[in-house]
Amino acid sequence: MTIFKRHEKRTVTILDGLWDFTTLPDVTDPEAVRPDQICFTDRLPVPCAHDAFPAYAGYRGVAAYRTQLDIEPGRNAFLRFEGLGMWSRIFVDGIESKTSALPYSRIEVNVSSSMNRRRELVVVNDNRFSRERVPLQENSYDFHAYGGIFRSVECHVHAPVFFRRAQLTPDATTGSVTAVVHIGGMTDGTLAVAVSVDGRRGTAHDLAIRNGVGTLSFSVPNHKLWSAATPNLHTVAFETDTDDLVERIGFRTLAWSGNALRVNGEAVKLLGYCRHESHPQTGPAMTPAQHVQDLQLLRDLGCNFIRGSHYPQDPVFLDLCDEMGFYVFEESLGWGNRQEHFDNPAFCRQQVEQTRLMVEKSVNHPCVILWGFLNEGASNAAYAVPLYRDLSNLLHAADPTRPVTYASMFAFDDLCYEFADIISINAYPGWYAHDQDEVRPLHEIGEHLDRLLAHLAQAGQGDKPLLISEIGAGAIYGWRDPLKAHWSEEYQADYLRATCERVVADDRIAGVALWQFCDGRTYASARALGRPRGFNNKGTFDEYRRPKMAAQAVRGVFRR
Ligand code: ADA
Repeated sequence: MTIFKRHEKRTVTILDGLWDFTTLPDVTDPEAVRPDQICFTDRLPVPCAHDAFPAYAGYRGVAAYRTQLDIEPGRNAFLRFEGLGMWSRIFVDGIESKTSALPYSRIEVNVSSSMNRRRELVVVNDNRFSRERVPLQENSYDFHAYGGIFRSVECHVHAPVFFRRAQLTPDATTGSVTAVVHIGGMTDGTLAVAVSVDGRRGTAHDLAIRNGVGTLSFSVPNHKLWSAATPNLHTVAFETDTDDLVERIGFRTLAWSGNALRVNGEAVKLLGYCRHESHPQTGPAMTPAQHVQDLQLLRDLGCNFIRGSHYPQDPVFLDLCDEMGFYVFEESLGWGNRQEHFDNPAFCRQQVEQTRLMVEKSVNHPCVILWGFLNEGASNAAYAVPLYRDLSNLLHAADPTRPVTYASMFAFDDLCYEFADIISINAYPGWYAHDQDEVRPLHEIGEHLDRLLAHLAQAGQGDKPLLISEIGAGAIYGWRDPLKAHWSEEYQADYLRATCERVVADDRIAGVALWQFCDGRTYASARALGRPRGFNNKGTFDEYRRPKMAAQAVRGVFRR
């Protein structure tokens, strides 16, 4: 599903709806499952995380989904999954077409033509942790790992020659756009492509295709600039005789040097939150309505910035950020990865693959202003350096227009700063406090930031913008306490007020992504001993988006 129509000519069927469903609790080897042997016992709506439903709450094991496809006989098609949970095998007419080990990534599956109109799609999903099968996701990550088909599924029936995707680079000064167009069904040759802008029939191009890729340029008359404050978008349609592709773009410049990130030449202070795509009733399978509600709450607090922690974001969410005006930091999936991960070639390969797919998916969203990867990975260890370098190089090569960063928890001994254009630091001074015996050690926040700024200057990183990519304190919703102890709404409100005041007042800090927008389900293991209720409770809102006292505190500073 998308917020705007991406195809007029191509037949696209959105497969969201009620699918057949079953759990397969006796299956240990998901590779051995055959679609014709599955007995479907239930129906569930797709998109969904089945293990967020009361009937399957907390289920870990193999599950299966089934639906029918209706494809004109003899036509080729592909399926687009915008995000799957953990590990999946995708079968069309009983034949395995793809295995996906990339949670939250967009996955496309070719469907070869058939003489039958009715086709069967089965997805076998395994949400058990396995370093071999799904090295990108671990039990130790501080957010609940669900299974299922989290996001929309589409079936594209396409012409023999068709648009795969287009990467558009708008030039905010001139209003011209360069489009690198990826074509399916043609390796070399010339393709007649018409380009329309904002619904006005535009220019005809003879697009020279080499190795399935062609480049063309066109201009947008009276182009308007995009920023979070003025989210002006333009629509671009590419068309051949038999196929089309519509993209939305925003004209803006990004510059990063000294202490500031500049959008359209003006220094912007990034004020906002880290946010998981997460809701207690739907898990990570969030509806557009839920996304909009979250964005309204963030806007009301005076935020202009969201860090999409810690995985590639739902394209619907990014469409909404484009439209409603938010800056987004998007990152690939990682959390506190250490030597056992970096030494695992499959982990490194999949990091690269997911990061590459993230850029392909999101590159045309003006809201995305920062690419990231490997949240709190071992950026202080020599064994991690090659992957940090590779991911940074990949991002710079795939998209030279945006800065690259990674959220570091090793501010004082990081070895990878050279790979970041913007220094992003996660820190919890005054929460995971230095002096554990002190009551309400809020002064540690300012002291820590002072030390951090001094260290970065001395480490030769003072000429890069600094983003506080996480900082925060926990509070249990409704827990008010005259002593303002840890976990009280009062302590959290004081903590976030002090943090926001410092960030807003300090020109050396480019912005903050407070941890976190709302409470979110996390560990089901004994790790939850540090996570009352099995939730990460550092939300300014609870998991149902009810505001804690901190909401007023943050609004008071951000909207001042
Ligand atoms: C880390 C991590 C977050 C969350 C946070 C916390 O910084 O990146 O995902 O776990 O700590 O709450 O402690």
